[in-house]
Amino acid sequence: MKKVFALLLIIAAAMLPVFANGTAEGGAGTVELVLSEVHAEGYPTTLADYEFARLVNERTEGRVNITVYSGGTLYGEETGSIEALQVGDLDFARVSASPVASYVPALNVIQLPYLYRDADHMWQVLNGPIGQEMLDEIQASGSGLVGLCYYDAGSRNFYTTTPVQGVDDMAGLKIRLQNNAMMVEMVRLLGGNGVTGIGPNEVYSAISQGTIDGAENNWPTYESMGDYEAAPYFILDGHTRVPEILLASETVIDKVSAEDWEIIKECAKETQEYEIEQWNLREESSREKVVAAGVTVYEPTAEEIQEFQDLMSPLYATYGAGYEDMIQEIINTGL
Ligand code: BDP
Repeated sequence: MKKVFALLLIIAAAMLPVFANGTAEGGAGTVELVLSEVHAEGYPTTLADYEFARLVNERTEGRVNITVYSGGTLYGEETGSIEALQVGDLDFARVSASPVASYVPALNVIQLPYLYRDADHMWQVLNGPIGQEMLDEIQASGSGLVGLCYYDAGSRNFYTTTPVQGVDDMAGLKIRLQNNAMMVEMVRLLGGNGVTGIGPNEVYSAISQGTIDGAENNWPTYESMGDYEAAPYFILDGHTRVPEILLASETVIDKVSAEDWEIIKECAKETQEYEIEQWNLREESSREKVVAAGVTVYEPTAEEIQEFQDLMSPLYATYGAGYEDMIQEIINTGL
């Protein structure tokens, strides 16, 4: 009897690491993966990152564990995280589609200025065949990246240290932009000078130090990064709607089983709706917060917006070349 008990103990001890690792695969261990996020805790995309990590852990029954690093602690500039994904130094990054277009140029098509009438229009496109085609293009282009899903980031608007109430006021202004040549060209067409290489967490100090005269973003980033305190003039020109993208490094495919890779892709898609809900809440509360703090919001007239829009048509010719039919299809979506 004693012998049997001792034997059972030995077997139990041998099994221990298997259970401790939460894996049934002979103690091979949990696959530990890392996700980088530039936004702070509580920001809609950060909340979605955690939800993604939670779902993946639950559905893989602990075989895959994703640790989220928020606030740009790993990579403050999204270009840095994209390049880390490409060489397999990083597993996931939630980034804006804008810097990704430097590596996958086709992505510029879905972020051309004044492309979407509103958020609903954008979501009809992104959740339809064009959106999927563009996500697939990220991997197909040989970038070493995999596009998992899109998130909402509202519309982007200029904010400055001096009032801008129309295109003329943009003349000579140094505007911080994401790392994307099309966006630099956009500001040049408006008469300003685009400045890149400044991470979103550094915009506040760059404005405060006078290195730049302003930047452009959505309400939540403007509020969350504190930029509204340095550049209190916000013009609702809505020049772009740039979706966020949850990216994986292609090297993750070799780190997890085929089954778990499918689970990862499925979980990412499932978090989209959650992010949009969080987005809508935050867009409203951020706007209220900056307005209460005394920001001057200028709402351009339809004619003033038209002036911005007209100046951007060369971008359609340059960055939309070869995608004319797709652009037309996007414009017709929902009409
Ligand atoms: C924010 C995006 C973030 C970008 C940032 C930027 O959520 O991913 O990095 O803009 O302007 O809206 O760099």
